Amino acid sequence: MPGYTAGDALDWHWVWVGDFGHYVIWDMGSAVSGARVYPSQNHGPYIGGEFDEYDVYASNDQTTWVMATQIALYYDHDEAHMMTHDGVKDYTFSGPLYQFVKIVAARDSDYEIDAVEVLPPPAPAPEFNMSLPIITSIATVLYISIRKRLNRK
Ligand SMILES: [Ca+2]
Ligand SMILES: [Ca+2]
Repeated sequence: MPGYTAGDALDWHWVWVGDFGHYVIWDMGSAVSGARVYPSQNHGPYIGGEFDEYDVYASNDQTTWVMATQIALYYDHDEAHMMTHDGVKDYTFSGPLYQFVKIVAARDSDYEIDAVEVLPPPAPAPEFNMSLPIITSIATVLYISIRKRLNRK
């Protein structure tokens, strides 16, 4: 991203645009299924404010753009005490793969973004552990049989 290298890596340097409709395009290197965006909130309000100043689009030809869907927001601290790099937002392209990501100042006139990365694959779903229910059932049966024996005495 010549001229906007501040947006290439998570390093406390951010790209900034100064008016509605202004944008920066990231080349992800190959077609990907989504993007992880690291906004830099330099002041509050955060949720609905500095976190949400922009819209994210995807394209393969940089002519036709489709809007990406935000699927997650992660942040540290409580909403009233956030710091500059406390948040990250995940976006999906809802199936198709795209190489270019365009982030447009849409909801506020300026945004600050430290980095855009390829959306990591979802974590595998945890396998249901059968041992705990079985142990609980055995313990319950033992408890009931001990109570019955004690009651007989
Ligand atoms: Ca801003
Ligand atoms: Ca950066």
